[in-house]
Amino acid sequence: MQNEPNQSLKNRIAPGQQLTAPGKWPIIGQRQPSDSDRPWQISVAGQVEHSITLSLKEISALPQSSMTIDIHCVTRWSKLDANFSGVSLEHLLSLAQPKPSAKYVSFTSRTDNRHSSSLEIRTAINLKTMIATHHADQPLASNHGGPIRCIVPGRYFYKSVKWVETIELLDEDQLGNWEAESGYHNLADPWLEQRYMAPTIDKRTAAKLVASRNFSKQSLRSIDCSKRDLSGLDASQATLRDAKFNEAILNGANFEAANLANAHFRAAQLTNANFQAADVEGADFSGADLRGADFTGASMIGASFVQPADHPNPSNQELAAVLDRTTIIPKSERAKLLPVQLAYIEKFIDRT
Ligand SMILES: Nc1nc2c(c(=O)[nH]1)N[C@H]1C(S)=C(S)[C@@H](COP(=O)(O)O)O[C@H]1N2
Ligand SMILES: [Mo]
Repeated sequence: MQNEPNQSLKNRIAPGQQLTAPGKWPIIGQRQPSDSDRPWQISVAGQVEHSITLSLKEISALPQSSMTIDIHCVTRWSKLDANFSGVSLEHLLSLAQPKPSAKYVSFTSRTDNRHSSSLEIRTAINLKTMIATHHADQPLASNHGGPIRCIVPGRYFYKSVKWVETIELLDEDQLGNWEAESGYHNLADPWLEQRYMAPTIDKRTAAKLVASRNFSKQSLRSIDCSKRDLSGLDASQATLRDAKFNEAILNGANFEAANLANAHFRAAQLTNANFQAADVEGADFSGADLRGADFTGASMIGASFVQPADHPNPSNQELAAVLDRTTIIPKSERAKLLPVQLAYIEKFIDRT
């Protein structure tokens, strides 16, 4: 959505998202490109009539455009009114002339794993995808994808590849890294909450795992353990992105070094649970009992402990975690919490 002045703020925050503090822009995922002396350039290749390669200087000589968009990250933070400028994808493609067989566009970055993401070409153009070089009229910072990154308005931010160097047109889709390795939804529409692909663990397998109480080192994305008795669970080093633990009994559970990004712990019993060195980015602890829980070394951007009273879904209103001085949330991570969440937890925990 563009920044029409009379559009109410609430209508601009996609479901399940919360605002970052004004002026804050978290760094998510990879933090730097590959170490290389090669000059930066962008190539458009694949199913095109003319493959092209452009230097940064040549990019800056193309028609420039500017847009102000709202960023929605899958780990539940949104940043409104981010201004970017650069060259539209539509213009770059017009120079290379896509063949009729071209249906998808894949963006690959200059990183050690050649990180990528893809979109349908039609969608990418309709959304006004930009190859951006500037944010708020300043050259893009390197940790935000500078000197040149993709910006895809209207999709979760994982579609916006940082340090883009290859734009490839394809007749068949090629899943990007987050989509293939972490199960992020390939369509990524924040208004439809398309965060993750469908679960891969069926009910029978889930029931067996619950009975064993041993999830350690297993890959269990999106598993549904809602309302289960899992006290004493060993889930150390497990992959549990998007897992559902709503109203589960997890007292004393061990989640050490587990990946719990966007996991659901609403009203779960988590006394003395161990979250040391876990990834709980975007996890929802609203209404959970976290007395004695330990988040030392955890990564907590976007984690929630309370749902505000004006939450659009009435069943979520004023669901607040139980915390006290025995809940350990390290200072370094408190600084990364969203303003509403920080204000809530600071009432309970030891400030030192
Ligand atoms: N090359 C590359 N691009 C990437 C990522 C990444 O890890 N590597 N992470 C994505 C994700 S998940 C998000 S939310 C945004 C974060 O951009 P930012 O760090 O500028 O906020 O970049 C996206 N683009
Ligand atoms: Mo993200």
